[in-house]
Amino acid sequence: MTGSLARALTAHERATFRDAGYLLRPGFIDAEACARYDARFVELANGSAPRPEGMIAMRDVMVVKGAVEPPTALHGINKILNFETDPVLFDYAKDAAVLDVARQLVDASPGAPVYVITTNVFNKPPGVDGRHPLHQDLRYFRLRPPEGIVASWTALAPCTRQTGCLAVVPGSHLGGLRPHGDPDWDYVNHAFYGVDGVDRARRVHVEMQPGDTLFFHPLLIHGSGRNRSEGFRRAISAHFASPRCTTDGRDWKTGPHIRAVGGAP
Ligand SMILES: O=C(O)CCC(=O)C(=O)O
Repeated sequence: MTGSLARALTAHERATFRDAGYLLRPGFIDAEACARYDARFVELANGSAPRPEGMIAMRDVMVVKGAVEPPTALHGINKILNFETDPVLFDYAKDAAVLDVARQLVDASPGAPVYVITTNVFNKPPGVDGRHPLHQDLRYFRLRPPEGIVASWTALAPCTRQTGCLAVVPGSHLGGLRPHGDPDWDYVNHAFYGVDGVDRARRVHVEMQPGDTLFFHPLLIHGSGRNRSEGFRRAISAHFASPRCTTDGRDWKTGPHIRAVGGAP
């Protein structure tokens, strides 16, 4: 269950997404569901529950390199990815309200399935650098067109300037895919590439409370800062693709981490 009933996006919401490349829906996922996802993440990350096949828990680079001694296992994990085999976390990607918005934003027909192509819980522990450079998610996808793909990202803990909320560059999705490289930082997490030369003055910091959900275009330039608080910053996220997306001739819909969701039974 979610705190939001499925409904058609308003003309204003559609225009916001078209022009800015993102749409914020406050209070979109209810507190009970957020608490369930959060608790499940904690038991998977700290090892008190076995991780389902295919799920990866990524350790923070400062922990891997011995620059920081994490006080608990949870302090050492920056994300888990591939939760499509986890029945608790995958409820997020099947959530009717999330799917309803995702389907409208990728222009999939009502009742058609959409495809979950990536799933992550992003954990930003205190005590590590943990920044996510400004990037475009399309850098990581072979599917096209970009308009057939959308991300949903739901806060599970307060995401503020202090804890390292997302920062986005409004309208940057209209400029195409930019070259990405390795940031010039001492500690960069695995495969966290960044776009050079972004005008940082154009960033907008999107502060969010648990349940608030940001939908964004895969070309939107976005990233996140360091967690300067004592607590964790955490979010659950999925990317959805329209059935009309294609990739260099292969049948992407049967990929090991891909799941069709939300089609009429
Ligand atoms: O959670 C974060 O800090 C970054 C998330 C992100 O970059 C993404 O969802 O693509």
